[in-house]
Amino acid sequence: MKLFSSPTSPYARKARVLIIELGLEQAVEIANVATMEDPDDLHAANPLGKVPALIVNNEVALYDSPVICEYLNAKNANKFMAADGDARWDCLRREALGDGVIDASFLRTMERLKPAEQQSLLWLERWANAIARGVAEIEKDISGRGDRFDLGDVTAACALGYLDLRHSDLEWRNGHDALAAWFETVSARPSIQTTVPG
Ligand SMILES: N[C@@H](CCC(=O)N[C@@H](CS)C(=O)NCC(=O)O)C(=O)O
Repeated sequence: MKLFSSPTSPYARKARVLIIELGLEQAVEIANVATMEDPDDLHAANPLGKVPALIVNNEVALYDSPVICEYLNAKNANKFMAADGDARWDCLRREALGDGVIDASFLRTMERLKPAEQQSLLWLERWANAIARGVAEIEKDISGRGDRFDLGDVTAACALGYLDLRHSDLEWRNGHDALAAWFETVSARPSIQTTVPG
């Protein structure tokens, strides 16, 4: 398999964490690409020109990150998400929550790259508020979770890591001591350590 990735993409990081957690490093080549340079091989794999995209044989490519993670999970005994039942829907909801925090964070990153006079203060505020509410909900979700580390948790860790990388001004740890402690614990996992964005 071949994963089109980038070292700073929180979406690609979800797949990279799962690959390490599942012991698939030898089975998946990681191909870092610069999406803004519009590489032909990325576009052939994913017409949307985004990472991650996973080539599972010489012809079939999968995207986006939820589909890739679902594929890796399904092919590896559902170790990171239950195949059915309430636990599956809860895990999918938590993945969507983490993805939503990443979406709002990524949009905030892009907006802030524009010249100041072109930036929308309305949207910057809406995205910051969505991130704040999302972080609070993630904290509720990790309460009483024991040592669970499933796809929802992987996504939450990637979202928080991206906030540290691009939005330290939002100081997500403020008022979220439990979540900060959880993030410190999961950050000791080799899969998280070796995929720190940068
Ligand atoms: N929903 C997608 C989002 C993927 C995404 O937006 N990736 C960004 C990198 S963080 C990208 O490749 N952007 C390049 C572009 O939009 O042209 C997923 O979960 O994989």
